[in-house]
Amino acid sequence: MPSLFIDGQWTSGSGGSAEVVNPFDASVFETVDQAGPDDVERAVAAARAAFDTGPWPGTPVGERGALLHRVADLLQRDKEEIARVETLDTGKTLVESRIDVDDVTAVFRYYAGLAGKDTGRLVDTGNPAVVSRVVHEPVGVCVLITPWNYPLLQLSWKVAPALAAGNTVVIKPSEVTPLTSVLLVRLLEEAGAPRGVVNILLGEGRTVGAPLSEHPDVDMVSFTGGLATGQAIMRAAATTVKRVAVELGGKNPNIVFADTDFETVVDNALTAVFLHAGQVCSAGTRLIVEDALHDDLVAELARRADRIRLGNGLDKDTESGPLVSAAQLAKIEDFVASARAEGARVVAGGHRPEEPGLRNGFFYRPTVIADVRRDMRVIREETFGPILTVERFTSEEEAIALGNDTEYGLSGAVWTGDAGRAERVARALRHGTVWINDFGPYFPGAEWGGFKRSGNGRELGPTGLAEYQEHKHIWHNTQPGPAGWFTGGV
Ligand code: TXE
Repeated sequence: MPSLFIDGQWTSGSGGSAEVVNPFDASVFETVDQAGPDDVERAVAAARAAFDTGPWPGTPVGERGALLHRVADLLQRDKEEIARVETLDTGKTLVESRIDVDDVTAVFRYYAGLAGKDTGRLVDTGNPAVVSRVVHEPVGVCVLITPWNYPLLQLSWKVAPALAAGNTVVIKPSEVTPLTSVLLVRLLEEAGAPRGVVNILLGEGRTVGAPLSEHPDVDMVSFTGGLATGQAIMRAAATTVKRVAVELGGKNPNIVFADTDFETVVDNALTAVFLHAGQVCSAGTRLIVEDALHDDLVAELARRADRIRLGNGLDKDTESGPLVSAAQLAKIEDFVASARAEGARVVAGGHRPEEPGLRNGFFYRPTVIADVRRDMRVIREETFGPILTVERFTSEEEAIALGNDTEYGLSGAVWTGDAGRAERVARALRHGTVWINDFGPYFPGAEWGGFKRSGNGRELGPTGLAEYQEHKHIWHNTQPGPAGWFTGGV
């Protein structure tokens, strides 16, 4: 079946084909079509026409919500198949992929509900003759560019609010993991999305993402991915003053005070960083530990990290899968080499696994690195892999300073039994999400996004819908008459 969906038709496109690789063993398990320049033009034109002259932007919000509910039902109907494909494509465990499908379903249901409640507002002008209202209208044609770590989840955070708000979309998933995005578009089609409202183009960032970001008929680009790509998209969008929302990763502190239960800390520190082999924008990569706990914690983390079972994401005994690609593996090897060269101490992992069954895949052992300095590359840059670094502090002030000593600001956590201290640290951290005595949960009703170079918009929650809306003020003077300013000529 063709992989591109343009103007309500599945089509092969003119950009040739590309192989999709299973990161578990580097085998090719699917071939997909690629978009050419004319496909980019056709997809934007279809989305433009569907927005300018089609029924979708004017469809009552309740009906738009009903379509999103149907998609949620279909996601649950096809949950096992979607989860299996996500695991083959990304390498993550099937358990994680199933959780992703449930989370995606919840996001569709959340925006289905919010669509019906989003009414704009009346503003009291103090003049009974004037009705002043702020109404919410869709932005227009939205390009949604997504990464490879949570292909389906990241797409749902964009496509569900974009459609709820009445926009039309062109989706550009990562070339590394395109398959579940195609499956989602099939479900949107089955749920009854009108022609041209949803389009999907597969292909590389350079050949498909970049022309979409520059296109004069596109009103908005929403992007999740790496910092350098986000900066390129912002520059490209500047020419036509498009709205841009970017989520660009993190270097997330996980701060632990010594009054926290030891087993709770160990267990959660490992989960925070090694889920999905650390390829999570909010991963707790920087563990920042109070002195008294430091040495015991490093020893125990190393012991437990060495026992994490790597394997095929489809096997139920597997605790962690491979990295997504050879390029990502090479990047991680380079980070560990640089940490060693700069004098850090690798206390667990630091190499590829030795098991023959894992040799062909993009595996790397969960790695714990101690004795780090703040100027090391491994501390400063987003690693996006199974690397946990451990820093130490003596005072609350120092913990906060370390937590904020990064150009990123996506997420962070503080662990302590002292509620007052927990609140002080949570408020002082310059990160978009802060967990107290937890790490990782997110929730469709609460905003997600970054401070500083982690990004400039919010996904999820009511603000995640507002990103895809224009807020228009309508001033209605019900008793018009002369204004009386220029009366000299009367
Ligand atoms: O992402 P890219 P890459 C980080 C992580 C990772 C690094 C690079 O540190 O190691 O980014 O990963 C499309 N115009 N994150 O290179 O390039 C591309 O096709 C328009 C953080 O794989 O940012 C894909 O669809 N689009 C992260 C998407 O951008 C372009 C998740 C993301 O790819 C483009 C993933 C261009 N010029 C990686 N170039 C997170 N924040 O969750 C590429 N793309």
